[in-house]
Amino acid sequence: MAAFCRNVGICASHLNTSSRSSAKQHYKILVLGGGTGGISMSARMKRMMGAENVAVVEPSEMHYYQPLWTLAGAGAKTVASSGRPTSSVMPSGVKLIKSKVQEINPDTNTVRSDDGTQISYEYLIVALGLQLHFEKIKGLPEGFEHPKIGSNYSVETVDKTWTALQNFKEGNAVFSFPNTPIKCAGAPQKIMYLTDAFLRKTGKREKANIIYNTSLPVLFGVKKYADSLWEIAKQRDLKVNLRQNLIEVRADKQEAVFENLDKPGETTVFEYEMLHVTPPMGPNCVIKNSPLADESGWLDVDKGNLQHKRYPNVFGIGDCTNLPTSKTAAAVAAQSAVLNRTIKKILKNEKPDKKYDGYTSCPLVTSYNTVVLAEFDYDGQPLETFPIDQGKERRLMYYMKADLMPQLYWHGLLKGLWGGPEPYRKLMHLGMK
Ligand code: FAD
Ligand code: UQ1
Repeated sequence: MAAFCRNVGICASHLNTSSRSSAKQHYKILVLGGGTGGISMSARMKRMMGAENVAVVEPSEMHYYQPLWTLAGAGAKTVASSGRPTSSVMPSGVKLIKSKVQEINPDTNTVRSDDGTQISYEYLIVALGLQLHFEKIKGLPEGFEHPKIGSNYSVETVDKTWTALQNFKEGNAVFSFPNTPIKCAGAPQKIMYLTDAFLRKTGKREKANIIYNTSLPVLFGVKKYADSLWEIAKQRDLKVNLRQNLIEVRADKQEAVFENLDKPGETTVFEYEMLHVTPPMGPNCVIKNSPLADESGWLDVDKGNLQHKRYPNVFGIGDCTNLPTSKTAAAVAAQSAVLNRTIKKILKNEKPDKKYDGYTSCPLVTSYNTVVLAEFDYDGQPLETFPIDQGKERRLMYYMKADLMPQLYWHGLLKGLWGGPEPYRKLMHLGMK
């Protein structure tokens, strides 16, 4: 469990002074975080100004393609196939600084890492992702030491979902959605549809009550896709309870306690045979504790061009930002193209022109061979790539999600070559106009 707690939870701001080093480094472009946004931007920055001018600060040995965890939790892919060594996804020649950022000082253009190293920069790209907060649910994370509980949101707990699903005998399968912003807002219900499909395949569905308890007042934020999902839930006898927030797990008794957000203090205890937890999430504490944060702790960037609102040589991408769109890798792809153009303009002393429209996408896996492919913008308006109704469950979209997307991720997005489907959308819809 120690390893599981490493990347989640509490903000630790202490520094081990015995390991303090006086080493100093300087880079023209410094990228914080070597996840989806950090690696794709470092590849783009290498092309723009040469590998020797770019460095990435990232402590993790492994880089994970997180969207695969939805399928791994249901046994359709392995967790191992979702990861590659961080060193192997770094653009060649770009410096990997293998440590954790401890402090960002934008007034002095410096960053301090956990080994005490000061790194200075001319331009800073912040791609630190968000933080999981299992510890905000009473009884977690230690509850994961018991069986019948899992979470597709952490690499340490994905296999526990699959084990709980395989061992299901009879009773309630309960799925939660927390009362905070989260990444991939469709993932908490994708695993429910896969659970339903698995239990049907194995002849156990009649012995199961499938229950989705969400903090939200809706099943999905965009009406077009929510309508389809309500229909699917009805057809498959999946019980959806709105405004129910998981506050406690009694893993030894297989009980989950939910609070009614419309009637604070009113709680319901659900016994479970399987529990899938989507933890509360929040801003990265390094950003929250820095002058770069907005009042809620997220990186405060311009929603059109991704430049920081107060520090013009600082930029942000991905889950760590306060961009008012759904946090996904698909959004990161579209943002990477915009940010590339913003930085190019700024280096030429020109005003950034390209406007991010909030494009994001969520392949809602509804079985082992179907997906509803949600794509939408800042206004929650569908922005669909294909000239067919994407509100319907489609087999083609499943194969895109399971087989094509991972290739597009490793060989396109991470190489700085995939900036989202906008050009293809325009092309494919040409004939329709
Ligand atoms: P991340 O990729 O999380 O990277 C952040 C990086 O910062 C990490 O490598 C971390 O180690 C590093 N870091 C953190 N703190 C520090 C520090 N102090 N110092 C240095 N480095 C630090 N998206 C889709 O588009 N489609 C999907 O179908 C989809 N499904 C998903 C399903 C699941 C179960 C999950 C968990 C996510 C899913 N996503 C999906 C979301 C997608 O994976 C994220 O939105 C995306 O990876 C965000 O990229 P990022 O660069 O902002 O953050
Ligand atoms: C996408 O670009 C992307 O990033 C690589 C994803 O993350 C895994 C996605 O899930 C989706 C759906 C897109 C959008 C791409 C197309 C072709 C619609």
